[in-house]
Amino acid sequence: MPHRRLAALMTASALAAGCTADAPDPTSPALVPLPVSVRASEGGFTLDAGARIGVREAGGVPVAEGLARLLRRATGYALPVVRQEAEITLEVTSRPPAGGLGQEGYTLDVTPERVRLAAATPEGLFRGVQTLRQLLPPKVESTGPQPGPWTIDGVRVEDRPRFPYRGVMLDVARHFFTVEQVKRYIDLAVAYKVNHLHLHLTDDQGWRIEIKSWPRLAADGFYTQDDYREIVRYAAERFVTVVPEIDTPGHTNAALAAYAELNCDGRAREPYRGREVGFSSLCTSKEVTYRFLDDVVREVAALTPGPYLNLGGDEAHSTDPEDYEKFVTRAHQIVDTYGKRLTGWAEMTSGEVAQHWNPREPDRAVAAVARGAKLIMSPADRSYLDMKYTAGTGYGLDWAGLVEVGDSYAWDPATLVEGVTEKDILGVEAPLWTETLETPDALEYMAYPRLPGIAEIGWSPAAARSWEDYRGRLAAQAPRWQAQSVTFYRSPEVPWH
Ligand code: IFG
Repeated sequence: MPHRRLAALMTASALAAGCTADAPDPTSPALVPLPVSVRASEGGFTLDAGARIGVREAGGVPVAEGLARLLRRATGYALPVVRQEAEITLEVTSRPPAGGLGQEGYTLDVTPERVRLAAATPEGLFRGVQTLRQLLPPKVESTGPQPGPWTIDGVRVEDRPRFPYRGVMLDVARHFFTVEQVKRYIDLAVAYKVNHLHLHLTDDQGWRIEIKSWPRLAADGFYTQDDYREIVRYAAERFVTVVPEIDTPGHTNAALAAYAELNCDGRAREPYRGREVGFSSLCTSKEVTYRFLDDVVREVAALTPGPYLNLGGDEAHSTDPEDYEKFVTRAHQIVDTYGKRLTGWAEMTSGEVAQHWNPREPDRAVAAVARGAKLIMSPADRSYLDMKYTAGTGYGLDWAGLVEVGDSYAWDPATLVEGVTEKDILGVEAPLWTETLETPDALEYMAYPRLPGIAEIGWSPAAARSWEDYRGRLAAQAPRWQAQSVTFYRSPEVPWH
């Protein structure tokens, strides 16, 4: 169904659902993702040079310091952080309503006297800070001092996410991206309340993380274990959980080229820099394969504070199906040994979380649900950011179709696949595969403006979402991206200002 018709249906259903109280009205602020409730109130707040940022609870201090750094950079004001109420106050509280909005919920009150952000956790405060950023003029994103005034219209926001998992995936295997470039990708994504970074660390073309017990794996472009620790630290500071992926048993040519013994015929494979998939497989019948896997999982698990370890499992076209099942069973046991929860693409027939990606294989998502797994929804024809926007897009692939901004927005995870409903879904993720992408500009061009739409689908109430409303709010993001020198695609479907 063309997304415009679907969008019209969604609008109609939203209105029919009577969600007029919180339905965004054109005068309301252009927030992405759309909060649960936004009510304009009388009288705005002006941030002036003497303002302070107040936080009583120790847990809120790092978030307050982060907000202060951002506002100091754009305003040139001192904006000291003080351990008491102030013009801008951040509060960690168990008192309702903020205290009852869960791990990431928050309330935000803007009156002429003050701005008050409250949440049950520091993470909720951090999510609320992203909303506060979007209530301030776009120049707040500038990297150098800008003239005022710094006014915020009066508003009361109450908000919490629909799904707990809202991820971005970056393929650093087909083309490698440095720690700094990954940090930038995180920075841009957290503005839209993304809270997971899935790093696709290994594939046919490259192994990108140092494994001390198998030192020849990582070569020409990789993260040392300290580099990976730094990415994890930086992400955690922004309440983003890193999900490392070691793709197995397919997508393993880099390992098979580094170690001859990992091949069934004992011959090392040639390095591969092409774009084919499905031609490689670990030798599932050899014990050395499971020693290899145990060593790799042990080292990566020790570097990863998050609960998930992803072992891929996709496109294992060169692995015998029976051998594949035995491999997955042993792989799951190994991941359990090191205290992590196995996740993988929908082909991975074990593990607590499976990722739906191939629109031609919805049955795998249904099968995962049937065995009790939760789903991360990443349909390639909606959420794969490496899909071309149009036939004219210079970057990207088109095997799942052309995905314009509207196509990427006008779907819902709970109705996409027959047999998969809201309760089966952990969240959504926007993968960015890099066969054709070699620079940060290319990454940003493909991710913006589609990534914010996937983030909204993961955060905002389904009934309140409509393409007609969203496209206006999305257009208002452009000055913020320009202030950060973000390269983005000016889709003709979006009413850019
Ligand atoms: N499918 C492959 C990816 C990548 C992608 C490009 C998955 C799970 C096509 N597997 O998506 O490695 O090549 O769009």
